[in-house]
Amino acid sequence: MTATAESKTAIKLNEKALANLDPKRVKIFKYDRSKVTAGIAHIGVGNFHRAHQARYIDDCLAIPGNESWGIVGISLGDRPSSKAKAKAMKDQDCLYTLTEYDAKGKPSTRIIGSIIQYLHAPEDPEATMTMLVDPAIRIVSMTITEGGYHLDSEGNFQSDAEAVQADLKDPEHPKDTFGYIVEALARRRKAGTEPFTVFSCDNQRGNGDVAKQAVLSFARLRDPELAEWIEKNVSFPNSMVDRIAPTVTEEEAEAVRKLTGIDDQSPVIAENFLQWVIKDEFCNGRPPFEKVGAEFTQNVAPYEHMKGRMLNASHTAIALPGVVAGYEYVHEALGDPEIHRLVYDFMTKDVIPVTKGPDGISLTDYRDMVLSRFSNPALKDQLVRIAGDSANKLPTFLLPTINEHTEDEDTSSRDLRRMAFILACFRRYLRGIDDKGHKFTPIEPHISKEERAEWGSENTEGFLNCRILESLGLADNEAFVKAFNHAVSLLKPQGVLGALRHL
Ligand code: CS2
Repeated sequence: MTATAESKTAIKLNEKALANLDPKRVKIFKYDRSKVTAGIAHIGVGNFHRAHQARYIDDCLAIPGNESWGIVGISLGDRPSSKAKAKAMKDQDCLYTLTEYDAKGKPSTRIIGSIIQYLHAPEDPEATMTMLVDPAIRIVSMTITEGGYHLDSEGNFQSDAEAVQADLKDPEHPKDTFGYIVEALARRRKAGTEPFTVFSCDNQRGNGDVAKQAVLSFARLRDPELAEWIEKNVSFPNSMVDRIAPTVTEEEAEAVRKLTGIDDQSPVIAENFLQWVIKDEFCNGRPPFEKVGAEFTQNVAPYEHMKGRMLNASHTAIALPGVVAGYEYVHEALGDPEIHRLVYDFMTKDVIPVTKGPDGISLTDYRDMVLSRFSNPALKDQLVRIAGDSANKLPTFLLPTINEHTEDEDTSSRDLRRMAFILACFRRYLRGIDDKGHKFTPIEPHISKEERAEWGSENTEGFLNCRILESLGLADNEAFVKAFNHAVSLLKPQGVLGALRHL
């Protein structure tokens, strides 16, 4: 059967269709979904959430006695695409396929049933608030990306942000995450209802602390007494989340249709690796995450260090040179021996010697695992996705390592070549043209047009002093400037791959 014919006969996914699915082609959850009730409200139902937390919960629901931990998905987005996504989720009774590819590219698809309701807040603000106030909701989790927390680079709450100001003016009719959370907590307090845990699942350092800072800052601006009550009664666990969940293109969606015979409007794909390390700090109960593969620890920070500085920084170290070299996918770029060597040496010689990971975990083993995960050809993880938002990713993941090597008085003995090269590639990437002469658009929502033009120019001092790099003082570091100029002098005439040969 051709792909098109297969698409035409594919079964539209919804509750009723479950009985007609082919169990040989797709795994279907064993729990009785009609008995599942909502215990978690999740804000920001992107692919990552659906491939990670919702999958863990799907496994929890299969353990008898945990039926009250279903998820209500909440979208606060007011763009037409958010509305369309809400419709797609509702049409499918919130069911979707998750296709996991092992390292050899072998797929395995399952249906995830843990999201039992989906609320598009702009269309249904009252229902959203009622849900958050419901005593049955004991956790409000979120994946809203770093920008969603309204914190500046020093971690201060940006109280003048438009969304914050709007919610402060009309706190009973919020539109933004923290407006909703604080209003819901205020109503619960008034009603004598236990508060919920605020559980950030974003990929950033101290995600629970960040969420706490945002919630408390917003609450203080609204009502200091309420803020005090929240501080005393609400918990904000830190956690380290890990799973690669690439953007799903029409081509991949078609592949899933062919594989499963299911017509899913919103399929998710992921690698078969997943990890979640959580601080056990839940003020109003939690699902048995430890029974479904998550780990609890008192201190999440070493895991975050390891992941951020090794995995995420290496992703950037592949993506920036990879995009400029003209590659499209992560596995393709990493398949290039020059880029592979850059990333391998970066982790081995630059990161590992200055990184303290969790006790008992070998960072060299971790490196090898990261490289093997990145090599998965079935994921087709787009380099532009990974390079995207480098303005936020570099300071979080790469700059701490550069700082370790450049903060001493005398850095002349340090080998700064690879780190300087990655920054030189960032500058090249901002110009939006690759070594083959093809134009591309860097996805940098946090860099203005003017900044992009300025940072991408030939002015090295200006670049090294740009907003995201300036705190490191690299422009005044002779050894770094030398390494940077060396990288530029190779990049210009030879392009990424030629430059790497001589770096
Ligand atoms: C990626 C992450 O977007 C990125 O730059 O590095 O999304 C990465 O795939 C996840 O952090 C893996 O857990």
